Amino acid sequence: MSNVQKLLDERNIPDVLKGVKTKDDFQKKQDKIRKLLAERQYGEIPGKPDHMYVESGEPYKDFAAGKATRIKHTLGFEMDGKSFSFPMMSVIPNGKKKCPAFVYIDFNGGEANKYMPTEEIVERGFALFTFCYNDVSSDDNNFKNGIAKYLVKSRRKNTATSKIALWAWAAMRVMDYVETLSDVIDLDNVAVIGHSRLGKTALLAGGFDERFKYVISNNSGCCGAAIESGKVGETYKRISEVFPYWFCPAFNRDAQAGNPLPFDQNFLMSLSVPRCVIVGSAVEDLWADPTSEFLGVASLEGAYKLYGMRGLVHKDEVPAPRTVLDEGDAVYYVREGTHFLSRHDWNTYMDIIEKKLGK
Ligand code: GTR
Repeated sequence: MSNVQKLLDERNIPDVLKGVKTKDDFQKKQDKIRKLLAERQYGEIPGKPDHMYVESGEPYKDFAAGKATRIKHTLGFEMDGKSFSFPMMSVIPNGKKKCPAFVYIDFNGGEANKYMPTEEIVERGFALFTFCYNDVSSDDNNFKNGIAKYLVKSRRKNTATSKIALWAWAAMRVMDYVETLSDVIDLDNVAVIGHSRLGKTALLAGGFDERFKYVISNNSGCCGAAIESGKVGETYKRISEVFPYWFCPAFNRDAQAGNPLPFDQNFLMSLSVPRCVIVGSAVEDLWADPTSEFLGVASLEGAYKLYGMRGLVHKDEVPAPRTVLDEGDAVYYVREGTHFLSRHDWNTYMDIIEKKLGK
């Protein structure tokens, strides 16, 4: 048995593949897991709106000194007789066809910021579709602003929609827009990406929406890529106390009481198989716990095997800093330093995608 398998066995996590023998069984299991996580962890994810419209501003073709076209959009929705919207930005390389793209769930907004090196992204031939999570709904217990006002009737229900679910829903709506651009965007190669709390969000969006070919979690830690059982740093108990609005009331109740749960984070991660799950850690980010994030990706091995694919190709030990394990269909990458989404991280993710594209 490999060392990594031993480490996973020691964590003694609920088995995603229990009762699963074939791909078909697994797909049915994934549907059950989606239901389970909506009921017990992130809350219900609202459905597709009855009607979505896009209002696009004037294209600015000279972005990054002529490299790309930037457009500011409003995505508007009608649902159950109500209408609401949030802003979104696209930056698409000029003169290219079929670009791979990122749907980036952003902390800060603006054209570029400390986590979002827009110019570098388009320079490498990737398109960027991005929105600021606060424009969707605020990062707090207030469910009366942004889309929460329309999509969350009450937070009293055990399964009530959480903020993470709302931000993930918004990423899926951005993907609805991306899908209308099949001439310029390579729709088979769209990634969803987020950092930290938004890395958790990216995993949820990717897990519920198969249009995302790459599901990228940067330093997502607790309730993201990190296996909870045996985790160091942040735990379910602590996160549900400080950030209850990221989860549904049932999760907060169970986590606070220390009730045994029928899932660990391998459940969330497994929803994106057989697509490409990419997890990035930072060595000093002990709050997120790089080892537990690594085990989160390693846990997917059996699910990929059902498809004749290779999960993470690495069996011997927890990888050292500066390692990119990208030989398999799931990827783990760890760099030196602290909790951050850096230029180096973006470049590494783009290297990984280009390698998968045979570039
Ligand atoms: C921390 C939180 C983490 C992580 C982080 C972030 O305070 O404990 O789970 O998500 O915030 O989003 O930056």
